[in-house]
Amino acid sequence: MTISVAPLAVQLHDAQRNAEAIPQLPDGISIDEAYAIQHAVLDQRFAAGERLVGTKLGFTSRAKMAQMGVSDIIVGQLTDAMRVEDGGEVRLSTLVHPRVEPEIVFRLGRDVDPTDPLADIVSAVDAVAPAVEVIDSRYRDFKFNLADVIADNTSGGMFAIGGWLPVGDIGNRAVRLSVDGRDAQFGSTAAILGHPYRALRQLVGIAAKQGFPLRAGHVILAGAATAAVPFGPSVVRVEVAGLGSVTVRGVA
Ligand code: OOG
Ligand code: MG
Repeated sequence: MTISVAPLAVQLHDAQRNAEAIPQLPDGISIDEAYAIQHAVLDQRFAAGERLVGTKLGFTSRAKMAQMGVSDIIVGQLTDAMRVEDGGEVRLSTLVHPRVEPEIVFRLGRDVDPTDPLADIVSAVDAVAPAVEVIDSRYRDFKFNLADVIADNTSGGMFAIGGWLPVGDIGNRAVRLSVDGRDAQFGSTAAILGHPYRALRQLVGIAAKQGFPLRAGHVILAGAATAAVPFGPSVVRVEVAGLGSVTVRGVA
């Protein structure tokens, strides 16, 4: 099937800007076509002055795959406009039906060429931090298939990053998401493909195939270790044992 990338990308971009849900895309869109749509969605954000600041992995834990019914690893893009300060506010009216999930985030200290067969992304990481991701599908009822969610920048919404630390042993750290001080989700960084470094290594192959640059200073969300929960007016906090915490406040 040949699809028209541009009109679908305009639909998705408008849905994001207007915080209005749209139906799922037509059936039969391939994975490569879905990434082409995602690139065209992001091109509209770049044309409006936003800057690429990193990438995000999705469906790197069983909890997320089971919650959303999708079991392939996906990659989306992060822009400066999506970033919220630690402790900052997110205006809920700018989003369709936001959810929050706990993440850990890596920062690259140097460029990585994903097309280089010897590329070693783990050694390029210079810091790690806890993060909270606000995801927001542009599709009605938060329902999508693999191609839909890739085209929709993998439900990318907003994200906040806690204090950066040098990378230590991050293979099995307790992860906790709380809402207004009440526990909402518990997990471990080990839920991320057994070790978050595996997520980073998966990113390299997808970045090579789908044309994502991996540059010094970029941040990489490794994918949520637990299921996501609805984000209403509340204070959401993510704690990762040994890495500290990060909070965002949802406001009406
Ligand atoms: C897609 C985004 C998945 C993750 O961390 O697994 C994701 C979604 O769940 O809507 O960000
Ligand atoms: Mg995520």
